[in-house]
Amino acid sequence: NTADKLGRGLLIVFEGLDRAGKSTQCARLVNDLEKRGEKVKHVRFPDRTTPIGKMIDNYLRGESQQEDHVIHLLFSANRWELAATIKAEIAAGTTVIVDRYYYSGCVYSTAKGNPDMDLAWCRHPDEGLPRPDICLFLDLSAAEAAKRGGWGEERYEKKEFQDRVRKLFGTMRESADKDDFVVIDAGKSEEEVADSIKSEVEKVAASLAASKKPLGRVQP
Ligand code: ADP
Ligand code: FDM
Ligand code: MG
Repeated sequence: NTADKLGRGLLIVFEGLDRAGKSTQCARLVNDLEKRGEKVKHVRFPDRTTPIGKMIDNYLRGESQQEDHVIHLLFSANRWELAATIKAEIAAGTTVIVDRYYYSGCVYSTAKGNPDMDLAWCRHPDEGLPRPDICLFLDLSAAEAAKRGGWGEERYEKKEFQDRVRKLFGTMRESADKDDFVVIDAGKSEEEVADSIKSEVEKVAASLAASKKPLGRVQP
């Protein structure tokens, strides 16, 4: 298995717009790896269970207001809360599968259009976090997303905002973090998407095992 060949677990992140299938595919990959005898931990951001996570949850559900910088830093703090645990799990040979990470953090905050907060500003608080071995970007057109049902009730689930998020994910996939991303066509059936993901994960596991690359840090 991965831990024997690489000497550690993998850090695998799922990103994409709302309804792209992140949560569905995270669950499938966790299942699949467990069946193959890997140790796996499933994490999602925001982690709404911590005290900071509860503040974020209230904000997303529209039950509280937060200044743009403040909520941005709370989302980042919510990742830092778990960073040491993630590192320890990976060192112990567990593969950690993450539903959204700092890429969402940068993109959703920047999409607000606050003139003080561009992608570069938004990325700074996350510098130094464990760096994903791979970020699987589930790519779904706006039209396909619309077929998957109406938006929910949460703060960012509106067409105009989602259009800005889509553009900014595009920018991010071409900037500092571009080597992290693998784009997956998320418009196919659940099984087909799962198969593409499996093959990408096998590829990265094999190439890391060959290079014995240690877990990285998000670079400035
Ligand atoms: P996300 O976590 O990215 O918001 P979900 O995994 O919650 O997305 O999926 C959003 C909706 O789309 C759910 O109703 C889910 O059952 C459905 N769905 C997920 N993957 C597919 C797919 N490949 N084809 C069609 N519908 C899908
Ligand atoms: N979100 C998520 C952010 O704005 N910043 C972040 O750092 C993260 C991790 O929170 F609208 C947004 C993205 C999305 C919402 O939704 C979380 P889900 O359905 O729990 O993924
Ligand atoms: Mg989800």
